[in-house]
Amino acid sequence: PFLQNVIQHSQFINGKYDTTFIDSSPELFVFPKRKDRGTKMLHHIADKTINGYDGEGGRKKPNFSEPRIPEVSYTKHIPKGTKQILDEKGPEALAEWLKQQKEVLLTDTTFRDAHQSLLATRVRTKDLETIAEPTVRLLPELFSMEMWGGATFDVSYRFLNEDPWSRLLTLREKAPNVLFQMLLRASNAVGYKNYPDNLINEFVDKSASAGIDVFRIFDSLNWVEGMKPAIEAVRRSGKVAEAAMCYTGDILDSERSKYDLDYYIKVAKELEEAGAHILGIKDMAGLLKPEAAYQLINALKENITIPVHLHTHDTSGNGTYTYARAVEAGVDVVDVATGSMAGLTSQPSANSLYYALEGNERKPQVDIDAYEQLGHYWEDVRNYYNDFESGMRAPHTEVYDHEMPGGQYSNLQQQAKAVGLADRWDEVKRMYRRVNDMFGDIVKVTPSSKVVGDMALFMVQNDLNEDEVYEKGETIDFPDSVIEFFQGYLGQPYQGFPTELQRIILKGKEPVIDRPGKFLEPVDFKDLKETLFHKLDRQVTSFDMISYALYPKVFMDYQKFIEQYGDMSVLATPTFFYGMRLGEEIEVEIEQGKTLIVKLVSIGEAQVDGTRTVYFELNGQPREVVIKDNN
Ligand code: 3PY
Ligand code: ZN
Repeated sequence: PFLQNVIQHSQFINGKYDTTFIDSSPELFVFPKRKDRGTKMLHHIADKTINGYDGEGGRKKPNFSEPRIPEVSYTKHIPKGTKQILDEKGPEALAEWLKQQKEVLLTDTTFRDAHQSLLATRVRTKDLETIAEPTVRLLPELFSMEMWGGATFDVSYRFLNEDPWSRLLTLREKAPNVLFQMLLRASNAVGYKNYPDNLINEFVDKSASAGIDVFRIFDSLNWVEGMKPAIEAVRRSGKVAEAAMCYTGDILDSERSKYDLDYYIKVAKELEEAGAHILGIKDMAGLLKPEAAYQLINALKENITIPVHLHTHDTSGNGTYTYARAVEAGVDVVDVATGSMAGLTSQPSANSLYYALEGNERKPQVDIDAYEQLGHYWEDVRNYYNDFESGMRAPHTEVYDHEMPGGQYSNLQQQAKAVGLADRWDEVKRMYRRVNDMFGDIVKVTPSSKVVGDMALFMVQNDLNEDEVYEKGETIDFPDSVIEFFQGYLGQPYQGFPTELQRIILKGKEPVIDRPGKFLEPVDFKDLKETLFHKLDRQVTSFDMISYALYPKVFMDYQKFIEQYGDMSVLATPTFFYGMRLGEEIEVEIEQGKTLIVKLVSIGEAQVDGTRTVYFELNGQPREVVIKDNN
């Protein structure tokens, strides 16, 4: 605590200290009274009760029904699965095994992309942990579970006040038989910009040792050069490198020839050459039409030897049909979600695909009743996250026009709302497509999709059309993400940048044409450890170091939260988001064998200083906490 006081002291921060600093600053010796865990927790509960999950009142806590958990026998051995094939035989043998399977295999994305795309990535570890073991006991035939990476990493810290590493470790313990898969944004790791190569290596290395088996690696511009360091890092770790090409455009549209069948075959061959064990097709927006899927998979099967894994989003409503045609063409694995977490911006439903392939010799070998039961759990749990639903109710075929990724739709909508463009959302979507064309028709997926979104918002907000951007560009301050994109900091788009627009946006700045990772200063982990040790006042783990290096502010905000409230991942989700109802009593297991009983007794009147006193009973003893009412 002394050290904390020193480094947080304004004189220290401003560099205005000398040898008398300590002697002349008695406040350095005033230590905050460490609150016990129970009291810290009451602060969080009281805050959510008064201010809601959004800090603005939110909704009062609804009455949720207890999620239905399928009945499984926990005493039996967990059946062996694909993880054992990888662990015993290695990634090449796993890929070979995959190709030999007659049936199409399934990756279940319920734990990652499904909720990233439907519920703004908000599903908490507690709800995943509860169903992880039943899932792998009931569905041991899955190829993999996608359960980490993409946006789950920063959202865990930022909005759920959870450590993503402990999610991985916890789930791994519950699910030892099915391969764990993550989404890795190549040189952008799980972030939104390029990081130094040694940080990417370290990230892959530690993710592998914490439990990831299959790394789906993609570059947001399909720039193979930018993917190589990540592919090599995964290969070194002994895990599976699934290098993915992102699907954009429409190979069936002869008018739009930039991304034609030959383009995809070329990228696929380069990825195989670069060391991929599996080729991923990442159809992040759901643009791959059924006939296109058939032609693409067919052509890939003729041109590469590694197995092919297809990922799509069901935004248009055609996802199951796309998979059915891909299955006919010999695709090895497809991504699906549990029925009640599928469809629309999420993946196609596992259940629907199962029935669609009835009578087909490649029908997936899974227990459909188990899938139905798991669906009940998710149907109930999904209610907890109602406030994060996008509002999309039916398939949107307009996705074929705007081409926005499933995971971006609701995010950009929120961004638009935040800058006062809620009622101009249709315009924003049209502008998104215009910006894509201005940028030379690029692959749009995190983070390049964010750049297109930022520019579209910027243009609508400032009432700018395309001509005006060219005419008045010299005087326009473009968003930072747009400038950095044109500087080449996200890598190189296929066929380069549109030069005229690049000149206007860069205003004399020199773009880079090499891989940004080559120039970025490597992370000095030794130095970082020292820094973090002082900041955290505790032992520093490799996980802490990686997270801090990726997201210094997000990571430190999370640490502050933990300091203030403790580990709130122990709370049930309704309490975590909404606090408690008057008179409600809950039990919270704060560690194994240690349970606290909390009752919300009453809430005091708002005071002139904007605070309220909230009265609880904690294990039968009265406790009160004072909370600022933000309403
Ligand atoms: C991510 O990068 O998070 C994605 O899901 C992209 O589709
Ligand atoms: Zn996706």
